[in-house]
Amino acid sequence: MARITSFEQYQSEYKKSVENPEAFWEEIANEFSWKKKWDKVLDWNFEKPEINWFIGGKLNITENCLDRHLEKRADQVAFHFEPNDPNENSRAITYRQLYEDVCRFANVLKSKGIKKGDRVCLYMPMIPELAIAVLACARIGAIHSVVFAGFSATSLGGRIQDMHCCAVVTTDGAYRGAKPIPIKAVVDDALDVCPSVENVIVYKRTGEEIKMIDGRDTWWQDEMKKVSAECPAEIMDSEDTLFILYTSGSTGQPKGVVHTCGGYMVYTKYTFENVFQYNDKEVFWCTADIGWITGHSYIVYGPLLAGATSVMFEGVPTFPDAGRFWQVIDKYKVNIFYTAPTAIRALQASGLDFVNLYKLNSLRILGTVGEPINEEAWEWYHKNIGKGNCPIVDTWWQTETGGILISPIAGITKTKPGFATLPLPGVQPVLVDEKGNVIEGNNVEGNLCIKFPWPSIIRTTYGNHERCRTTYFTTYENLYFTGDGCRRDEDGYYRITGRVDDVMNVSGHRIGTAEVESAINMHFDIVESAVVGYPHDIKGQGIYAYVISTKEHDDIEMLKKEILAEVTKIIGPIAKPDKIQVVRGLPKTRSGKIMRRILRKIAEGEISNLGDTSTLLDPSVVDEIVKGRV
Ligand code: 7RM
Repeated sequence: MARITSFEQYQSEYKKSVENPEAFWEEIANEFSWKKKWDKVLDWNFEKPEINWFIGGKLNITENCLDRHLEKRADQVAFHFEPNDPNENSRAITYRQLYEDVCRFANVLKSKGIKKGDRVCLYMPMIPELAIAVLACARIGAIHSVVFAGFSATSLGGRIQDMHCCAVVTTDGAYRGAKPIPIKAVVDDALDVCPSVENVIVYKRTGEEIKMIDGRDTWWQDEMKKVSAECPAEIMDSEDTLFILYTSGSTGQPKGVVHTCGGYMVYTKYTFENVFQYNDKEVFWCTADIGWITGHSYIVYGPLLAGATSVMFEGVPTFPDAGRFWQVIDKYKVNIFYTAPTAIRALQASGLDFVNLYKLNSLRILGTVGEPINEEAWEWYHKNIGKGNCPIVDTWWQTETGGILISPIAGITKTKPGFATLPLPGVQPVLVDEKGNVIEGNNVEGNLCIKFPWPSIIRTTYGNHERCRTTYFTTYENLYFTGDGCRRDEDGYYRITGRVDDVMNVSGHRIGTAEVESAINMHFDIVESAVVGYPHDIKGQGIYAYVISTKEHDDIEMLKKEILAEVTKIIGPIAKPDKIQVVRGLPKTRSGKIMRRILRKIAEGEISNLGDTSTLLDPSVVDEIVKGRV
């Protein structure tokens, strides 16, 4: 395979991928096992948009993740499962065991009447059974949609309804940090408004008391005993949907991003092997949750397609103490470690004593993902975790891109702190100005777009293709718009500067300002609110909410608590504002548009230069807001 081993080779592969993308990707696709090869590599139209890769190809991604490895790697560990509690036994799951469990659970799904094209929602903590459920859906052609187990019943219910899911797979409870978390109870609440769900399969994790509804709910462990460990793989078309994953945007409710079988398979394996330079027998650890795209592509699919051994971690970086990541790295002799800048900053703040207890000498490559990394955190990571000799790959990508688009190739691309560096082969980034003119040359800044499709580009937003078109393909003609701002420096290196739309990035989690506002507005006393992000030392961005109440409150603290509870109920704890300011009015233009630019500046503390406020309906509200800053 076109495994890149030098910078010259990167350059020649890149050139090939731009000059003849179809030949480039065809060669890579040829290394997978297909039931039938494609008739044509690519057809695309960014206007509609309609993008088809490996047209007419037939495959099942799980055969490439599992069956194909049985000959050589049956007894190799696929996942080392590290439980939340370091005193609980870890579990090593070999490729053979994973294959058998996936087949068994696929048969369980079938026994419930679930078939190709049906949507199955997975609401589970980070346990191997989540990966098994993902793969079991893919095995039978059911569309999986994992919802991060920190989302509220309201969010979960909204997604299940949007997709008309027929089944939910879940657990009784979850262990995450010091206290157990209810899971099944959240599902029960969510399902009050979801009549389409006929089956709930519950994996017993904590053993806590839960309600089981007769005729609807069954135990995973019981069902698995009734079925065989063999399940033929459903034959899928390259462009059949593999999964839906919800992600936040600048307006409305989160969108269900759709990825399809063929292109996603080819791209996740290619990027996993190249970016991380994974070698046989190495141990890879991505600390993301499978509820996010990073977990889909670089815990489940990419590593399994490559036949890798991975660590899967149930817990949090600070439990039982801030040394947990480093302890786990030593325990499994992790070679490649992939985490988020927010985790690095939090652990940096905990001090070196936790780091120095561990050797960390198995580490070879470090990675980051999810948000811009500040130079200080990059240097700390490089020096104290990588001991100065592990290349860092700062990988830029999105739920919509399916896999990494801009990133160093570990040990091959010269790195610069804070830079995602160069596009991977097959990726053609352009920077555009406000008017949509492409900005040529180096030492420039603009909005980041991609001008040519790569195999795992978003195909549609579930149930609403028009939304996909207007969100990503109409801002600039014939370009995919990422929503990110970006600099290209004198060496042609890319530095992602952050979102240019109303999407916040809080601890690496994507949250729309509009979503938080609508949750806050559910509070009975709140008439209007405006939410902006502001720089936060650990989280990257914090959430600042300006709210208008219908009445005077004697107890403002009480009101704030209620607002936090409302946001937790509607979205989940990750979307709780860090700061809430009760205001009398919001800065609005004469046409009624909230001037977020001003609110952002106030939240940032940049009150000396608020810019032009003369177009405001009532400029005096600005002075009031500045005075009442929290
Ligand atoms: C993988 C993931 C996507 C948004 C994206 C960016 C930001 C992600 C980086 C980054 C700077 C990075 N998917 N982002 N990676 N910003 N440097 N290396 O995070 O859909 O949840 O978020 O995250 O703003 O648009 S996501």
